[in-house]
Amino acid sequence: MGVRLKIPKNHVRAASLYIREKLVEGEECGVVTKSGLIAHGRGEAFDYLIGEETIAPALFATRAAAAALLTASHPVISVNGNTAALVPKEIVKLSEEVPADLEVNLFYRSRKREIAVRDALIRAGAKRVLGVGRCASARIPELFSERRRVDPRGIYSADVVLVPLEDGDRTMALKKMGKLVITIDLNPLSRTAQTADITIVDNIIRAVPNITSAVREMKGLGRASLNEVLRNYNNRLNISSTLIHLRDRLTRLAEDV
Ligand code: PTJ
Repeated sequence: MGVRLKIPKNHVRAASLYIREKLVEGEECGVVTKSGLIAHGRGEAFDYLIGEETIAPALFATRAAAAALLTASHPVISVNGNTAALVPKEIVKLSEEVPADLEVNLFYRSRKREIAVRDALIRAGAKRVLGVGRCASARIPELFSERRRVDPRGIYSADVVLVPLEDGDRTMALKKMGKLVITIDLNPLSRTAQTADITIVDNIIRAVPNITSAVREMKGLGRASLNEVLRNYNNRLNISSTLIHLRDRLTRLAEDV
């Protein structure tokens, strides 16, 4: 997918416009659902509030996420339309670095979209993509959206699942199945952010390469050190630090007049 809109390089919002354009093109070719465009707008608003940069609590959560992925016996990365449009190459790179399985999982599932998302991942270098067509034959109990359909070789049997830009119901259902859930969500107050075991409040554009770097850096650590990173991580406290960061930033901005 190449971006068609000519965005002047010196435009103050060039990076943000470029990301939007990727999503619009993703929608046009069937990867992104229309609601995905709305979801992105919500994310952008929160990104403005945090300052469009990776903040310290996000980096702390990133290290915990890397430790969880590296200590997992079966880690799986769940890929929806927005993820496939925004960070196809980066998510494939992360899956190779861990290594973790990649599985298509869509809220608005249709045969056409699951194939479009799978193909976007394959074009980005993925060798194997789970969760497409009849392969999504298992069901997450107590979940009634299309997200319940999962691959028995993937999310269904995973112990650690990364679910970027997710909805709250599946996060809860996956936790009830005993899985450790990692999410990337710019809204620290969303149900997913509040329910996950590890919440990275950051833009997926920055978060995925950061997790890959952390995985690469922490690979050399022994299991005991990785477990220690996980033991020292408390998601509630980390979300609290995120909200405090937001509050302090807004206070500084409000006073700076
Ligand atoms: O591709 P599908 O069919 O699986 O549908 C995907 C969407 C995203 C439409 C679906 O999962 C959905 O409706 O999600 P929600 O409930 O709108 O939640 C998406 C969350 O992601 C919101 O809390 C947004 O703030 C957040 N978000 C949006 N864009 C980004 C983001 N978080 C990180 N990086 C972003 N770029």
